[in-house]
Amino acid sequence: MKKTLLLAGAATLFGVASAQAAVLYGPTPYLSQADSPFVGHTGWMLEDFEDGLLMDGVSSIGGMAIGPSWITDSVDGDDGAIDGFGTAGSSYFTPDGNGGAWFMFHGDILGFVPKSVGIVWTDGAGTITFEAFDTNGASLGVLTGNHADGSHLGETGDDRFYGVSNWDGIGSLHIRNSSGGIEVDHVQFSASVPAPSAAALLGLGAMFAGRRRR
Ligand SMILES: [Ca+2]
Ligand SMILES: [Ca+2]
Ligand SMILES: [Ca+2]
Repeated sequence: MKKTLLLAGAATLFGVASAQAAVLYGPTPYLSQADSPFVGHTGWMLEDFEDGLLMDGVSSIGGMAIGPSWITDSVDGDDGAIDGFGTAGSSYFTPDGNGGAWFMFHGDILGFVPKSVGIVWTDGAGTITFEAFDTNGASLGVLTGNHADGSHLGETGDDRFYGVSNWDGIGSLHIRNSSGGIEVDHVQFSASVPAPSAAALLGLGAMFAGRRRR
């Protein structure tokens, strides 16, 4: 009986979590798509800007794709070598880092409303702020980071992933930094929400074990 109640409690907790809570990811180091928490998930698609274009179904406000140059800061692996530099790749840039960049995800064109989206900050200055919104424009939460290395020569050690997942879907994301320009890369999305991490499940198990002892 006790066990049944505990299982019902766990199911309720997961049910509540899955129906309501958006989960934020990052900022975490990112040198290639292998560092994405969403890579390979159902419907996963990646825009790396290497062709200088933004894919159909995603639109942007605030900046433009830029090609290789001595100051380009693409995700490191896009040029075929994880070597500490993204200068031989392409990225997305706006000189107005404070205004930042918006990316909007159009479910009618993509064929599904993304449930996970992410982006990689690669260059800029000051405090970085990431915010995502559902399809009605309501905020799903904010992440901030302070990891800019102060150089603009394409170094990739300060590049970080920011993302969010939400069962009810995601409509857009905005990323900005408080001074200078801003450069981003690897806009990505999937149709699924990642399973809770092993760490989260262990925490949940510990919580119920604790409850049972009382
Ligand atoms: Ca590289
Ligand atoms: Ca790139
Ligand atoms: Ca960088």
